[in-house]
Amino acid sequence: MEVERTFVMVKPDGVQRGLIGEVVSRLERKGLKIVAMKMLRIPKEMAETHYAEHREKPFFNALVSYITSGPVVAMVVEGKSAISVVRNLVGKTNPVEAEPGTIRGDLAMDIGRNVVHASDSPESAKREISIFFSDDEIVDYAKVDEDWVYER
Ligand code: IDP
Repeated sequence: MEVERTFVMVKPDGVQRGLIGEVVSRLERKGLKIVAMKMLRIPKEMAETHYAEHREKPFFNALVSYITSGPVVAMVVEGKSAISVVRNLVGKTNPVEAEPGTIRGDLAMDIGRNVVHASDSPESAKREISIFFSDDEIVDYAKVDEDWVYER
């Protein structure tokens, strides 16, 4: 199990619905470590870069408009196998199919309003972190519970 960093974002619907704390709390309770966090409004160009892989999809314009419609909370989250661990906590893209117990399964109804984003691979984590954070915004620190979260 390798220590990984992943990019997580509470989308505008999550912020408006008062779900920032709920999402952060689920990540913390799992044992993940938040190593960077900020609120921002995503400029249109940055949204298009972040979602570049979907540029040709029919929902692309709606997606960019959704993600730029209000403030988001962006995070870098660290832990062993953090990319898969967070994707599992987040659940399937479409909340209709997302399992109960996952963020989307418990808190969302519509694929176009699915509360949270999380990187789906090491390559996308690296790319997405670098879009939202500079190296000096990511904090390297030890958490006191690490010996209780992980078997050494
Ligand atoms: P992910 O967020 O689970 O990684 P992706 O396939 O990368 O899912 O899609 C990015 C985002 O685009 C989704 O979270 C969702 O908000 C939106 N999206 C994906 N597919 C559709 C669709 O068919 N209709 C509307 N929005 C979609």
